[in-house]
Amino acid sequence: MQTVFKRTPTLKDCPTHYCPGCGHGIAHRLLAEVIDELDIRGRTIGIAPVGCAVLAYNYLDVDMVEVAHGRAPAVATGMKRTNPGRIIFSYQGDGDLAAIGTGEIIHAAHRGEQITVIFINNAVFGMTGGQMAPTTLLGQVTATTQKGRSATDQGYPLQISELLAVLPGATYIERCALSGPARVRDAKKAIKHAFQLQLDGAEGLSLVELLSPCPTYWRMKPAEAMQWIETEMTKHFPLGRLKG
Ligand SMILES: Cc1ncc(C[n+]2csc(CCOP(=O)(O)OP(=O)(O)O)c2C)c(N)n1
Ligand code: SF4
Ligand SMILES: [Mg+2]
Repeated sequence: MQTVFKRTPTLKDCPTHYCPGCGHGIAHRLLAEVIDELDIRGRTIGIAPVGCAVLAYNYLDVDMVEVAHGRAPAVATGMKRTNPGRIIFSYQGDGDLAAIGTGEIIHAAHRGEQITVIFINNAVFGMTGGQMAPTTLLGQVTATTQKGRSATDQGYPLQISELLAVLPGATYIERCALSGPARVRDAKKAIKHAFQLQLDGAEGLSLVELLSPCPTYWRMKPAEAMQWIETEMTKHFPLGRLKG
């Protein structure tokens, strides 16, 4: 029998711990493919988050470190400055990057740190039980917004990519989605571009935001979650290149 599709070498052969339809697995595969296509496996160091992707190091066959929630851009800063020849990336959820670590990402971008950030926006704190995140949409029901998020009580969804794009130290910011084959192909191109910039020694921080399904805490079937990204999430988080 002829093999027509196989696992890219950087993606380890381990059983998934993600829920059916979760976007983290897609994001991991894209990262692994990009690392292999750029042939940078031996010189890449990743930072795993403390959300549902806490076990990212089980999936990706590159050196990885685990850091406290939100602190990844600070640790990445130290890693890149002491190892300028390495390719450093952080992988962070919206609770991680847009709530707990808002200060870290803003200052790392403002300083123009030469790191690549993969920002998984699934509009909830997934790992801890589906609580509201800064990126939760207005009206969205979560464990902590039982009547739906209200602007009066909980504020508006935070557009972190737009916020970072105004900083001179941010070189490249793009928002993509994991909501279908064409979108996934675009996301891979964006991730590859972000890594390529660091590989080429371009100054500044690059960030790719991925709108990513969490069917479990959106209380949807996987296909509905993909559709919800297209019809609802992209209204507030428009796709495309914001900078660079
Ligand atoms: C400093 C700190 N505060 C809180 C927690 C608890 N905690 C672990 S995962 C998580 C939420 C994760 O949400 P997100 O980053 O969006 O990742 P997701 O699970 O949605 O992919 C929280 C609050 C922690 N580990 N460290
Ligand atoms: S809770 Fe959501 S983010 Fe976490 S593994 Fe399940 S689908 Fe993915
Ligand atoms: Mg999240």
